[in-house]
Amino acid sequence: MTSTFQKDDFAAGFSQSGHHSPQQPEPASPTYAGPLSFMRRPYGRDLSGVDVAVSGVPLDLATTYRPGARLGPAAVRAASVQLAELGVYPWGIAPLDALNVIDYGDCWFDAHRPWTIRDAITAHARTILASGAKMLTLGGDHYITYPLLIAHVERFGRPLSLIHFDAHCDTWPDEHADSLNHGTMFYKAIREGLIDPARSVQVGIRTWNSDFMGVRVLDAPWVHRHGTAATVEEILAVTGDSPTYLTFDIDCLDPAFAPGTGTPVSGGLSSAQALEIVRELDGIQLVGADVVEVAPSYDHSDVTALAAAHLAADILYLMRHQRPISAS
Ligand SMILES: [Mn+2]
Repeated sequence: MTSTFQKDDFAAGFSQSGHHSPQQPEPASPTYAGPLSFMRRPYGRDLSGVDVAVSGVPLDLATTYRPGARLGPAAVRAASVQLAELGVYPWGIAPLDALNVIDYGDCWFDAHRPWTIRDAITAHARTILASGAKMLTLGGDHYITYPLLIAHVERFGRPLSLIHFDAHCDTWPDEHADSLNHGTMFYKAIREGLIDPARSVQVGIRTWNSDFMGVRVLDAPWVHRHGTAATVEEILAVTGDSPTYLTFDIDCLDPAFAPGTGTPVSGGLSSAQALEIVRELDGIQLVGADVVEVAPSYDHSDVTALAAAHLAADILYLMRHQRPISAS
């Protein structure tokens, strides 16, 4: 079974963004109504000429504590809609006029045959990446980053740098190649040479692991002590200009700012700190990104989904003027 999205399903009914654009015919939908695609981008599966395909991977079978991230993509999309209404703060530009972005819908996998899920997600990513489009993926629990990395490494060469925002390092040992575990996928990714630990950095960590596998860790107390400017400086020093994948687990934020997630940990970053850091990463060679672990059932007033939508939007804008990265 595949998605039933068709290219033109929604094309006639709404403006791509809430604000009026000469390219987009009226009528626009009101901010509070209409199709809830990411940032009001058109739903579709035609990848020709697309710069970035936003898609969801609604998986939560790999969680260790509270499930519910399968509903994350829908919540982040809904929260993103109001961000499309006005010009983009603080960029002072209209990045979505220069960047052809579609909402590709969600990855389909068979939740009742869990051993097929990793390959289904990898295949979903391969299809998008083969077109030349980049991916911005909405989770889903954090396990999804593992099959996404497999496809990105196939496309861009190995190993990639990883910028990883999280309360958890997700490098806990796991010798089961086929396990569905959202706490061990970077252990596998490093062991399999998908990411280079010496060129990778984790931000916001506040859980214990006796071995971080050579990844530079800027834990949450470090960020609080040194501030966002020093954090950005360290991230850029680690990744340099190497092809980089950015993964943002929303539980990097303190539960005060992101209660709607499966494994919250106190002492995290504020949404303001996180946005400030992400917006300063403009120089990185970003080959792909995801925002994961939004579990709306534990959310209040959509605060977590809104933070995730803001972060996803700003990560999307980081992709707007990347120089081409040749495939391997
Ligand atoms: Mn986490």
